[in-house]
This record gives sequence, structure tokens and C-alpha cells, in this order.
Amino acid sequence: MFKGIRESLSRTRQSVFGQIVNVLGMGEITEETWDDLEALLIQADMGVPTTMDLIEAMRRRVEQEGLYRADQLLRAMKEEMRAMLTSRQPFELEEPRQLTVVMVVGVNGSGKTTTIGKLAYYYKNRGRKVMVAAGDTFRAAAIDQLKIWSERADVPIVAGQPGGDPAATAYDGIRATRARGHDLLFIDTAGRLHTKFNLMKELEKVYSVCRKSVHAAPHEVLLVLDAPTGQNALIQATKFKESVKVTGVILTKLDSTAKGGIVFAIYRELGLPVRFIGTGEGIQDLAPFDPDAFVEGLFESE
Ligand SMILES: Nc1nc2c(ncn2[C@@H]2O[C@H](COP(=O)(O)OP(=O)(O)O)[C@@H](O)[C@H]2O)c(=O)[nH]1
Ligand SMILES: [Mg+2]
Repeated sequence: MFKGIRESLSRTRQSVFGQIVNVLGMGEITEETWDDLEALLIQADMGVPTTMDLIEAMRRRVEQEGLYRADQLLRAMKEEMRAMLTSRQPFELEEPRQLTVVMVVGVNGSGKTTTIGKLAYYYKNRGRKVMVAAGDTFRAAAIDQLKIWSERADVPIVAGQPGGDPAATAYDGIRATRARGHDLLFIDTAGRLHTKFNLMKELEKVYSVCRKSVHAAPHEVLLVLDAPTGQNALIQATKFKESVKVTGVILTKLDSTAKGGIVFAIYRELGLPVRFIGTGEGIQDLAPFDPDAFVEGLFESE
């Protein structure tokens, strides 16, 4: 069984959101309630602009609806939080087509290769014919790591030589996926030195090969962000968005000490939907992102 969002949020709940529940547990709303709430939301990695938006929306509701008890505020906050996590963008990965190409990008160590292994397994179990391409050619170990994941997920892999051209690997991956009659290709990419021009140029080349080889490809460019890095993840995302058209986020390591508020900042500040969350190091530790379950999971353990 794939681990659920709620289960994997237990540590997140314990860190900051649990304290919010205490602040809003009982009594009347006072200025102190607002101050505590604001401080805790920022502490939860929500970031200042997103926190301010949320507080403002809640103050409006308090006024309009005449709320005066802290527990009413908690209910209103959950609703406002849910409303923040909406996206009108269809998830192209799940749209039916002959061949779907997905680029996976992100800095080193964010969890790209691991996540591709989990995604391959997840979609294979849902009847898709999956393939993976080892586009992080910078280190031999990265290629080997994806090979291990492809064996675990039992999907074929296309890999070149270490030091080879990642755009060529992407091209070979697309050809091989077509030749085998498979319908879903995940392309791994390098993530070193995200501030350096070279990596971004490399990603642009991979992107361009996808675009030229398959209609409307890459259908998704999923940015893997490591939740415990908090606000830093937003800075990384901005860099990646400058060179490739990122379509969504996979947030990894939510099972560790991540504070969770970053999810709201991703929607509000980056304008990107979160598609999956990583909930551990195993092949099944991946959960499709469900805004309702996420918001509930931040506050309740049942
Ligand atoms: N706890 C936890 N660890 C993860 C998760 N996703 C990836 N990792 C770990 O993060 C480390 C880096 O992952 P890797 O896939 O090599 O990152 P890459 O450099 O972006 O390809 C590995 O030790 C993974 O096991 C997750 O959701 N939860
Ligand atoms: Mg990797």
C-alpha cells in the first residue's frame, strides 16, 4: 500500500501545526491570537507574503461572519487554506495520449532519481507502460542509481555513458519508448550547481529535444523540491523556472522534519500545483497530492 498523506504528516503536525491547534483551541479571538498565529505560520515555512494573505483573508471573514471564538477561526483557516491549494492546470501526465514525456528537474539531493523510481512503479501499477531515461550523465553513480530503481520498478531504462550528452540520452529514450510501444517516459536530469549557466543550458537542450521529437512535449516538467529546505526551495524553483517551463512540483521528504507550510507558498508564490509528495525512501513512499487530505492532515492525526 502507498502511504497516505495523513500518516506521513505526523512529524509536520508535531512541529508547528500542532501549536496552531493549541493557539486556536479555545477562548476568544484576541490581538494576541493573531500575533501568535502569524508567527507560527511563518515558522511553518509558509513565507511572509503567503502568511499575510492568509491572515488578511481570515480577518475579513471574522468581520463578515462575526466570528469571535478561536475554534471558529480554526475552521475558517482550514477553508481558506484549502482554497489556496487550487490549480486550473490539468495534470498532463494523466491525460491519455500515445506518448507522454515527463522531465524531472531539481537540485542534487532533492530526490529526483528516487522519485522517478517511485513514479515508474506507481504508474506501472496503474497500467501504464513506463520507461525511464538516465539523463543525469554527470556522475556514473547517478546512472547506476536509476538502473537500480528501474529494476525495482521493473521498467526498462535507457542509459548512456557517464559524461555523455543528456540531450542525446533524452532523444534515445524517446526513440526507445516509441519502438517498444510504451506510453510514458520519465527523463532524469542533473542537478548540480543550479546557479551555474551550464546546467541550465543542458536542461534547455533536453527540453528542446523533447519539444522537437514529440508533439507538445515535454508534457510535464516536474520540479522536485526538498521540503525540509523550506524557503530555499522557492529560490531554487525560481532559477529552474527561468530556463524550463516547469509545470508542477513534487515535494519530497515530507516524512522528515519538514514544516509543511511551504506547500502554500509553492501555490501562492510560484503559481505551481503540487502533484505528489514523497513520504519516505521506499518505492511506495509517494502520495498523489490531495489538498483536502493535506489540510486535514496538518491538524488531525485520525
Ligand atoms: N525521507 C525521505 N528521503 C527521501 C525522499 N525522497 C528522496 N529521499 C532521499 O534523498 C536522497 C537523495 O535522493 P536522490 O534521488 O538521489 O536525489 P537526486 O540527486 O535529486 O536524484 C536519497 O538518500 C533518498 O533516499 C523522501 O520522500 N523522504
Ligand atoms: Mg539523481
